[in-house]
Amino acid sequence: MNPTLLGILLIITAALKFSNAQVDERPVILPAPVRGIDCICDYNANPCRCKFEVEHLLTMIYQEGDETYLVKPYKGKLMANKTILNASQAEQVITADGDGSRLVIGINGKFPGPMIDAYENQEIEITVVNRFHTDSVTIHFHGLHQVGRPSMDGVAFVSQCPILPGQTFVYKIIASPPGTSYYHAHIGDQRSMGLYGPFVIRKPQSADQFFGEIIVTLQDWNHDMDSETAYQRMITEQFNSAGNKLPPTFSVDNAKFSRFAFHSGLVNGKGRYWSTNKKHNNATLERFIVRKGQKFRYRIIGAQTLYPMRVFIQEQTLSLRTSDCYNLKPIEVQSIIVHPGERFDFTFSFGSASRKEYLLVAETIETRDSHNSYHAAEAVIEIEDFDEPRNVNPENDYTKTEVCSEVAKCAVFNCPYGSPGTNSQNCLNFNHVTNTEPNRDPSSIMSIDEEYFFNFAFPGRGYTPGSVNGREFVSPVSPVLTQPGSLKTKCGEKDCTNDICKCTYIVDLPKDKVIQLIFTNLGTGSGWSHPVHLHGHTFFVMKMGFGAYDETNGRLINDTADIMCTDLNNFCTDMRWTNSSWTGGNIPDLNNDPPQKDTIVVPTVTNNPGMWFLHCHIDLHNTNGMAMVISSGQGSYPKTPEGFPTCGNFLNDEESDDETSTPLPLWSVVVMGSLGDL
Ligand SMILES: *[C@@H]1O[C@H](CO)[C@@H](O)[C@H](O)[C@H]1NC(C)=O
Ligand SMILES: *[C@@H]1O[C@H](CO)[C@@H](O)[C@H](O)[C@H]1NC(C)=O
Ligand SMILES: *[C@@H]1O[C@H](CO)[C@@H](O)[C@H](O)[C@H]1NC(C)=O
Ligand SMILES: *[C@@H]1O[C@H](CO)[C@@H](O)[C@H](O)[C@H]1NC(C)=O
Ligand SMILES: *[C@@H]1O[C@H](CO)[C@@H](O)[C@H](O)[C@H]1NC(C)=O
Ligand SMILES: [Cu+2]
Repeated sequence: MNPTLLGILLIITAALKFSNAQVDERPVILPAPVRGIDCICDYNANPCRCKFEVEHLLTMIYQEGDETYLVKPYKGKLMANKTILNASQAEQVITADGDGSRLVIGINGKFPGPMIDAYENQEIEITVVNRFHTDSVTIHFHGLHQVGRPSMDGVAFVSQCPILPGQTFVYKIIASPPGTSYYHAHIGDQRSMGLYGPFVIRKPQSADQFFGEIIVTLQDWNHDMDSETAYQRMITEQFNSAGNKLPPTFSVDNAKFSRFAFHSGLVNGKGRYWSTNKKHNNATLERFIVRKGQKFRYRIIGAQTLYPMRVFIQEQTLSLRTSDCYNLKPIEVQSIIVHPGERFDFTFSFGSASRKEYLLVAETIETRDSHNSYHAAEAVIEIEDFDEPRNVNPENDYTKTEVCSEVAKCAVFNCPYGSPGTNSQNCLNFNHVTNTEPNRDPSSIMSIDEEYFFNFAFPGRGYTPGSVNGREFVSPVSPVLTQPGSLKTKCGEKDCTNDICKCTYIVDLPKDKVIQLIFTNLGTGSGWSHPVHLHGHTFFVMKMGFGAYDETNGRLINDTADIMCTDLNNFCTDMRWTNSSWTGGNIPDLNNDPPQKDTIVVPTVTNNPGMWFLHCHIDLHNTNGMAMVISSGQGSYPKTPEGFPTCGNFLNDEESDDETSTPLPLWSVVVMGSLGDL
């Protein structure tokens, strides 16, 4: 897949007003959050205070009194001590895909983490306690821009030191913008083990009336690998139990997915393990109970490690409303492809129903013949007023997908390729939708101040790490935002055009300018899928460009002709518009009411001074170097809170004339915030 992506990112104005307007009742949320475990903010709490205790937990364990039992799936229920657990007992068990007792990361005993549910512009204090024995942690609030508070962004070594085992760190954040966001770990690949949770921000009053809401967090689950193993397998090889190499799988255009073996799909931490495409292990699924005619808002959160997933409700049509917190002009589609880091809201109600249970399915976009089991997350939607007994273990022969034909094609939103390779589907993308945010001003971004090309790929000779413009990201050892003087690895004058550089890539962008970023996946290092996420800002998607595809099978046959790589080796570390008259923003066919986003399979800036991470949202690629830092408005960064922790190397070398980085022993990493609140 070699799409060209153009994003313009602009000016975020945050109205930090907290009005006393009348509050709507919270809609019914299925499944209901639990106050104390989940972070449910009262409208009048300012700040709203919550505590997150992060720890390792095991799946499929049930404890009662002094006894501990191993749990097994049984026909959609759970069995322990040779008896079937009742609902309240089953609630205490973390199941994941029900395959053995496995290690996960939980918060407040929950996997995935608890929900944060707050009102727009509310201040929230989240006390994170690291209960791991060895690992460090940070929490990033994905979708929030931390306007004026870059040190609360949660990116290890960019905005803060990692929180070490036993330590506490208090995040003080403002809930903005309203919409569907989430939070997740931002060091290593801990998201793959469950360190994430939904974050919903409500407007006090919403014009959009609906009965309730259904939160769907998606995960691709590997039940064997912890996050370090996943990383090692990605950079080495994967073997099956017979000792054969497992080749990477691919989507219809032939874009490959790097080696992170998919075992099961999870919705809100639950799924079943399909060992073949006919056989699953009868594990428990998440269940949402609705009635005919009730309109629900479905908030879909892409918390996957690697695989894009196509979401649909069997045989239904969905009304797409938002992406990444921003309103789109609603369109009717049969399915939506969700890449890691993206969020989509759609609304839907069952007008009629022919059975009691329908499945909400999120199938990976790997072609079905590139692997030999069924790669999908499933959840049950039960129609309470359909007169039939409940089936806790509904079958899925996976032919009941969407309803399409050559005449009435199914609309698939957000294809990362130009052609679905089938006659019954029609691919739509961000070129086909427009923005309906009330305060938008598209005219303000139509002329640009600066333009940058960034190529996300794995170029190189023999050694092909993840990189942006041929620079493999070297993580700093101290946060660049708060200890800038300690940075010794910044990319310098060295020419990285024809050789891969290994350094900390930081691009300085001026304040209050309209910047055009062109994100590409081109050259010898292309061919793998990358969702790109920008911190601290949103961007407008001006245009998505694709290569040439064989319409009959969907394969990519040629790269985009719009961009020329000018470096010797076709690493595409240096690029320009093929048609030079496009330079400076003069590009044909731009969307004149462009949708706003923070994650795209692209984006940038500049009214939020700080150091902001820009990276592939596949943590495994990010850890491998596919990342960079946007320094926005250097010289006008906001002040860091008093006593903010510091960290860095200790070289124990008195000769070193390292005047800027005073080496700090580890115990000087201190607690931020008020201990009295803990
Ligand atoms: C487990 O099973 C044994 C034998 O049936 C029973 O005596 C015991 O009470 C059970 N334990 C629990 C916690 O239900
Ligand atoms: C579930 O079983 C436990 C233990 O036997 C019992 O105390 C509890 O009341 C039961 N709950 C329900 C909802 O049946
Ligand atoms: C799952 O349940 C079905 C129907 O009860 C049964 O035929 C099948 O063997 C079960 N699968 C496993 C792995 O237990
Ligand atoms: C691919 O694109 C290049 C440059 O635009 C063109 O010269 C070439 O003919 C194209 N190849 C195919 C197979 O379409
Ligand atoms: C270059 O782009 C301009 C503006 O879209 C267009 O008018 C012109 O025809 C293009 N030139 C070529 C050679 O395609
Ligand atoms: Cu990537």
